[in-house]
Amino acid sequence: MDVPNPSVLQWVNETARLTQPKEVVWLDGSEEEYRRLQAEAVQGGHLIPLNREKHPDSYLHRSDPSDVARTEHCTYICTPTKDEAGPTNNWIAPEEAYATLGKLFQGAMRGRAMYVVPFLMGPKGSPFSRVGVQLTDSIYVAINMRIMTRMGSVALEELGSSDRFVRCLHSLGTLDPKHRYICHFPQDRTIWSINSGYGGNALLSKKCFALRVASWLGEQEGWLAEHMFIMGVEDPAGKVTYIAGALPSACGKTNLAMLRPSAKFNGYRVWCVGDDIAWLRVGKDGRLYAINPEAGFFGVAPGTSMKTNPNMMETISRNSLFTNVAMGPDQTVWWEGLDLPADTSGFLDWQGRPWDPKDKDGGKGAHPNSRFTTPVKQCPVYSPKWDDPEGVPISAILFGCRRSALVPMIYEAFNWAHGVFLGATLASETTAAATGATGVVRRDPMAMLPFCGYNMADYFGHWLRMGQRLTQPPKIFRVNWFRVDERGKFIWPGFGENIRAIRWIIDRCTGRGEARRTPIGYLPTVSALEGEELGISKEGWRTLLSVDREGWVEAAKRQSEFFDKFGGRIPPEILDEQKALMERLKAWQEEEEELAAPR
Ligand code: OXD
Ligand code: MN
Repeated sequence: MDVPNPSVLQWVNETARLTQPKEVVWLDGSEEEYRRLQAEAVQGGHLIPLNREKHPDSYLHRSDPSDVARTEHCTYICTPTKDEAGPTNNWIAPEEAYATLGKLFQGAMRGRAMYVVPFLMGPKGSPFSRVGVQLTDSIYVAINMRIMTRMGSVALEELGSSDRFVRCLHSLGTLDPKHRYICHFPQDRTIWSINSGYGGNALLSKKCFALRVASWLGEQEGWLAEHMFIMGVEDPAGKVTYIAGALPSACGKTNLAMLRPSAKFNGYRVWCVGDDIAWLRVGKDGRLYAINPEAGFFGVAPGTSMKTNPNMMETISRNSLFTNVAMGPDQTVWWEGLDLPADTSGFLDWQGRPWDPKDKDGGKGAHPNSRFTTPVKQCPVYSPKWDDPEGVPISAILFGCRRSALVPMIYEAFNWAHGVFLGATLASETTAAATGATGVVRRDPMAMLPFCGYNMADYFGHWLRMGQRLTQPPKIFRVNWFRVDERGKFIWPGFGENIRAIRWIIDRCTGRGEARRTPIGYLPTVSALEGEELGISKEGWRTLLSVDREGWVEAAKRQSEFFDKFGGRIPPEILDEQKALMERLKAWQEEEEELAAPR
């Protein structure tokens, strides 16, 4: 880095005057620098080196126990008016937020280094890509950013002399949860985060920039920033179909993104482009194109295993950073969902306390939201298109959820507007990825509830307008792998068997695939999933693939309550879709009664 970009330099100097770090360290992203940071982090007690043979070049980090998940109640969208943020976001007026946080940032970095972390979101030279610069006093965050983004000189080269970069300021401060703030100023392309070191609050490239600020930029500029994986599915003839899918946090999005098809379908191959975030644009040919702006995976560890995600197990087998997992006496990592060794003595839990995995009352070894950070390129099914500046053409979009009741395992929207309605009415049971109660159904439109940087009513309108520009819009589907039987056990086997659902989706995109029209959308037949061989009972299939009319009438009422919150701002097309759903449900009842009536 010769002459730094003048706007970056000025901002770095201003911030250093405010936060008073002991030194300012500009990062170039080189391998050598990465090794140096790791060594420093080990020396400072931030990272613990793991077993060299079993986990080469890998480290464990233990966070403060009060700082282990995203804190949505401390997350604010600071638009000039409250209406621009909408009823689903916390809001503080920008001047008030700058004043409050400005005080907290005063001298916040004293005694620590401030790292200047330039990063590029998206492939080099791509019309999709954007530059950010994060200033942080956390060496753990700096190391994570090296894995999660294209970090260093590459970003400053892309930026040139422009001042169009997102200013991401982060300090661990005192880690005081009472004064924790994650504030977004979309109009200023600025993010300020203080008093947390947790990934989703502190790796500002991810949820803060690539979703909250980027969703706002996308609305201004005519594109979409979404909480979606991107996968390419290659059929036995070699044709690759790209699918993007939104699922709420910790609902199996990462597993799906790099699915290894079950044995019967091993002629199919899945290529992973991304597991969490997609930026989507309308291409010259009227199709929707997507990139993954990130360069790493920040995945949930518990439940990741050779059975659920063998590709991820291979990805994290080296050069990875683990946060809040348990550790065996030989410096190997462990979490719930992995097999235990015969001898379990000497384990430490995620807080570093002696822990006996066999003690059923001894609590969890790994925190339920413990994580790994690992480079996309280490994934054995990493898509060569990941770095393509043009992105990949999307044929289907999934809106998935975790629902133990009501929502069928899979169904297809009638058209784009109905698909946007399916996205807008997504609701899911909460997980450990955010603090708060887990297992409670909450509305989570497009899986973006915690991540949309502006009024969600306007966001639905933006989705509808995007559809008008697409001459070949992707088909839209709802998926839910989480239906349970009367004993509370999952009915659908999921994981590698999800390829059956994916095949049906691809069939539907090419005008094939058997389906039944119902009031909520097109549902597959059991034979379209080649489901007969799965050993699921008739009752099980009924649960997975039928429509509970009464339940849906109730659900539609709850959708109205949600839309009512927006005080008349919801686009009429969405409300029309809801009316049409009610009418179809009513008509269907008549049809059923007709069928049931003796002739
Ligand atoms: C994530 C999340 O970390 O959604 O991806 O919480
Ligand atoms: Mn996510």
